[in-house]
Amino acid sequence: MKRLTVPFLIILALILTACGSASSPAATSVPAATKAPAATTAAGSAAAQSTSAAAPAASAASSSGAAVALSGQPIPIGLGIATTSNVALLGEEEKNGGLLAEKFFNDRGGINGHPIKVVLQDTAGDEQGAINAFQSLIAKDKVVGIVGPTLSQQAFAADPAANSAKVPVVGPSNTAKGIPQIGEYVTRVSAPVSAVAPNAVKQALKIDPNIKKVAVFFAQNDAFSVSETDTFQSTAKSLNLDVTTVQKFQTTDTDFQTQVTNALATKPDLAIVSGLAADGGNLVKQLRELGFKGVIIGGNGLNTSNLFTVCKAQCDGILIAQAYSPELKSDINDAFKKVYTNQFKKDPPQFAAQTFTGIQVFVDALKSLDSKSKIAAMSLDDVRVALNTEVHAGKYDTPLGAISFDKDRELVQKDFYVAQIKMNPDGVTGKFVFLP
Ligand code: 1QQ
Repeated sequence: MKRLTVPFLIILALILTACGSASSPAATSVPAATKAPAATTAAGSAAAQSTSAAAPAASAASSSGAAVALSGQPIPIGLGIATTSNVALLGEEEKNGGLLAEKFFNDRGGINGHPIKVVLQDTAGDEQGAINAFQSLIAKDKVVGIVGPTLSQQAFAADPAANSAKVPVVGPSNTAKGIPQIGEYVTRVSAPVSAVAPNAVKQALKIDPNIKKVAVFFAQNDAFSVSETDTFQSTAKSLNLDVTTVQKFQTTDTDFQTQVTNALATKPDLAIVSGLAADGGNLVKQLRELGFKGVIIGGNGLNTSNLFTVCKAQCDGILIAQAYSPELKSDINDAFKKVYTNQFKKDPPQFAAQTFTGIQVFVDALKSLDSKSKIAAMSLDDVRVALNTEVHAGKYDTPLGAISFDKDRELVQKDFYVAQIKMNPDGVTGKFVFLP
């Protein structure tokens, strides 16, 4: 083997020092025992396995002396969302809401005086990215629970691993049918499409009571879009509308000429798009460019001002149902809105509010748990299990309003809204206007 020269060793030492200080406090200060290879391997393999097969591996991780992870250090709460790829158009607002929650709740005393740390892992836009991010949060960052991932499509792939490892997951924006059914460690603060999407169709009819014919578009490779179009189509039928065509596309598509031309041939009064921000935005743009003059409803995947850079002036008028309103009057929403607007110079959008709420659910549930049994004295695995029970049993006063979970871990939320995009004359900036 080649001998290592002194300058090389100095550089190596500098790199190692830099790496050490760059990682999160929670990770660097965890005592060596909790970093034992057994723990990492056990939880790591749990993430790669199916639900039932992974259970023994997960419990192996539980005996890894993790108790000290929670004493003397901020309590790590995972945030596994998309901060890269096209899905970051949606995930960026989740990052803003989630990271802001750390300071917000620490300023208010954390967990009975014990600070929290929000540990961010990028899932990027696909299933494997979400699995990897969850695996890191569980095995490396040793979080007590995870807020994430961004897409339902990712949740169906990554949540089973967390479920097997007995790590509670709160979905910030997973709205497809079947999310809480993934397992007993999975719930969400994002109301299902069945509760939210119908509001947009009713609003469209308020705006134009003459709407009769509806063209529906959906991304067939995305679980949320498939679920949402189902709700949109049954809502339309229940309101005696005529679904004249159902056009399919992929979230990776950029050219929608064929689908738009096919749809326009049926002379629709209303177009409903279930996709994600990049594809959905381009589809809306091409609908307008090819001459569609009717009302357009966008689903939850278009629910971000990051859409404005995609459909530009043609985003104007899109109706989108909302599970959050910045106008809701409550102490917690006023406080959240104030810190959000101070930092980002605009009202908080739905995805930021939902992600903030996801962190809040963990904070409130940890407080409740700690007041019954001091979490600093519990093993990490015991905290995760007990926290899951607290999460599902709690009632929360959040920026979304009062929320709780039913016996099937589905979100119970009362109020939903509809907003309409108003673009400014510059064709690149605009805002979501909440409709009465
Ligand atoms: C889901 C969604 C996404 C569009 C939110 C980002 O609702 O995947 O369930």
